[in-house]
Amino acid sequence: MSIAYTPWPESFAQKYRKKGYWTDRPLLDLIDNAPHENIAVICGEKSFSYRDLCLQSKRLAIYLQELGLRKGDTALVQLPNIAEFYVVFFALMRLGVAPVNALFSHNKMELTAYATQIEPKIIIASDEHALFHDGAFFNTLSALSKELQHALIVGKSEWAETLENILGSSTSTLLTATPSKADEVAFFQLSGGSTGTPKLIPRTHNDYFFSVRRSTEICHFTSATTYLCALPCAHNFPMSSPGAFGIFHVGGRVVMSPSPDASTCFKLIERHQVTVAALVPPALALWLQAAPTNKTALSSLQLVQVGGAKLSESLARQVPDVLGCQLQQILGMAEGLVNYTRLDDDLDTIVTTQGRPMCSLDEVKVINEAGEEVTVGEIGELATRGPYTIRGYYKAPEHNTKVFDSEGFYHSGDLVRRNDKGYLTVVGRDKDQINRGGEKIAAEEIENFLLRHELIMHSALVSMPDSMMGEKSCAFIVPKIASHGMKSLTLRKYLRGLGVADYKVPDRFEFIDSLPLTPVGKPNKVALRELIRQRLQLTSQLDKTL
Ligand code: J2J
Repeated sequence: MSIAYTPWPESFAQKYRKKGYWTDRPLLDLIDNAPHENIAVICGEKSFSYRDLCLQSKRLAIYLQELGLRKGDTALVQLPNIAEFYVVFFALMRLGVAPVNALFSHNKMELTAYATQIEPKIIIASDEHALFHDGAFFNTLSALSKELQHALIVGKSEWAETLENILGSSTSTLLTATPSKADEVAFFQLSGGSTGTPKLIPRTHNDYFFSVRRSTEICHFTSATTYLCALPCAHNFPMSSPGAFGIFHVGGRVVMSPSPDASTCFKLIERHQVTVAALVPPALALWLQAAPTNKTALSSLQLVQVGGAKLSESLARQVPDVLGCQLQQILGMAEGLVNYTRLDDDLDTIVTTQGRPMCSLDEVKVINEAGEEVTVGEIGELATRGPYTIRGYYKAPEHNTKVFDSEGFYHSGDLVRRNDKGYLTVVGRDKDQINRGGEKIAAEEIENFLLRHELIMHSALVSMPDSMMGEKSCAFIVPKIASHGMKSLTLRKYLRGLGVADYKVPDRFEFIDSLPLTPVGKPNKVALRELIRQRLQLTSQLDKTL
């Protein structure tokens, strides 16, 4: 059985194959074809060669095969930045089992939403996450999702089987399973989202493999490249742009970092002679602050890639001098399209644009509200289709009709300007999302949680400017009664109690009597953003005068 998804029309599939973009090879080739002796991943004091990754993923695949996992099944995976993330991923690839790789910061609500959508047979998680210290959450999930029968823990566990145990035991069973076909769903990426339920992005072997391969060419990755994986390893950026998968494709090495903070990363860079790192803008800002006193630690660094949220030109300009390496900007999306500034671009292009599409068959339209293409230099919404951009979210027919047009273009909700060379600059957003330094928050999801609170009548989540994060989130709350007694702290506790990921908990709450409305009666978020901007300005002016 294969997993249903919206396929590319046959004429497009033919075009992508003819051009050599789709090669009909499984993602498993990334490690199975790599030079086996080379070190693939360094994680703490452990290092994994490509042979280790192959053997361990095979051993795990045999165990999962014995459990009864079959092609077309799904798995819910949540692991921190550890090498085992890749062992697990490729074990699942060997069986044709498609995982959702939740972020480690995700909590009950997110995991439940994913499990409800994919009905996984197994959860593979870490003992480092509080949700998996005992079997309670697993039991709750398996009561909701009848397919869910198994749990596997990376680390120690008293209630579930552990990876360590499996890898430490021998077996005479042969692996008989094979990967899913290259034009079938390999795994699901996570959408930043703008709707109540987080949407899942089905990625096929063909499309993902192409985006990885092409990315390695653009970024000049070779077997001598040492890549620092400091962003959450399940995110599309460190996974595929070119990320760890790009490294595997060329036989280089990945160094896992538990966090993107400067002191942790600088030590790893120096110790392992890292050549490339990928960051979101707030992490880059901290690196720029810490670098002047750590210059020698960074001497191996050749390239810093920055994406996920808008990088200011002033920070961008500091990179060559302060970090002593080159900057590359990336505008990517888990739905597909990735734009890169090129390594031989002039400095102005690198610091003022977020790059151009990675291949000639990426079709990009910049359109106005009527759906017509605007001219060079004008602002419009970025819409795209191409060999690695999905044609539909997983099991979301209604939402798909809204964000994919009749020609199959994905409407990204990003407001951009395109220059005469095809480079894009992000200038804003036309989607109900907050981009908190690269972490995406779907406003509707949080508003719905808030509306469940017995004292809340209306809620609206909007972005507010923040010097470090670019944006933070502000929830406007209309209480049901005037003497509500609600405080920010109680609402924060309430959301955490529901099990919402921490980064989605609003940074600020504003209580108001009524929400300003648009002419069609929706909360006027433009007005609310302006309101919070003014209030913040006032507070900072007061702070200065005191
Ligand atoms: C402004 N906004 C940006 C940028 C993404 C590589 C890099 C990033 C992602 C990613 C990715 C931006 N400037 N440089 O998947 O492979 C915002 C846009 C975009 C959304 C996608 C990759 N780079 N963005 O961030 O799926 O709004 O992917 O539509 O998490 O992030 O978010 P996501």
